[in-house]
Amino acid sequence: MIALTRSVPRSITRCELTHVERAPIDWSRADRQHAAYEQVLRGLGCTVQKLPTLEQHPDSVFVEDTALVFDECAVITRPGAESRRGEIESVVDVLRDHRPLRFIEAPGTLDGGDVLCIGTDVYVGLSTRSTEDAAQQLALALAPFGYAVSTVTVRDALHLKSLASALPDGRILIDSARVDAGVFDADAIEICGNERAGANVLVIGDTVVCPGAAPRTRDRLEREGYRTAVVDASELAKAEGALTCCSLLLRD
Ligand code: CIR
Repeated sequence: MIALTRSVPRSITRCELTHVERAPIDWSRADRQHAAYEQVLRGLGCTVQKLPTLEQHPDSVFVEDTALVFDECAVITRPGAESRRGEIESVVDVLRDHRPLRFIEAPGTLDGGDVLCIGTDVYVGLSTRSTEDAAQQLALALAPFGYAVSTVTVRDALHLKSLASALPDGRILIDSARVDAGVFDADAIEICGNERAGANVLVIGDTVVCPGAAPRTRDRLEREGYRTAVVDASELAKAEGALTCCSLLLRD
């Protein structure tokens, strides 16, 4: 497994924010947390490949939003925030060596954080970043490979994957206070209490990487039989980022 990542730019203090109040971000701490994240990925068998640092793009550490990688192709998104559109170029440069590429075209916009895949079911969050038009483009791009694309309205969160994540066995982890579990064709496990950050987990093989901010949800997953790991992403959370956002995973 290759994990594409990009270092935290110092400009992250000027990041986009939608549902989070601006709080001072300590770049050194964010950078250390990001390095620890990469180390966890290596420990789980990933080869971490770094994309170039983009100082002129404050949100560029959140590489997930720029592309969707499937076994059959990669779809380059058109991020909903205009300030983020210039992030895709260097992702195209790398992904073109690994997959046939498809592109989301204007007027559609799509952030990778809004795309939740459970097997061949692809759910697209309609959010402030991702549009119905883009969901239709994605459905057309993926239809030849047998993926079924449907949409889910996202309120109260930046992205669909702030609210629900796929687990290794086809179940989902979900914050059902903010999204209806019934829209997914999958069994659901609820996050614990008010651990809102807990709904975004990163799956590498059989391991579920959980944010340090959601210890009770992590315990619940352990009790359900999942192997877990933990990463402290508290500084990146101030930029409204979570765990899946910081990498693009591709099976090589
Ligand atoms: C943004 O607003 O675009 C960034 N501050 C946060 C992006 C987080 N990405 C993600 O959850 N996939």
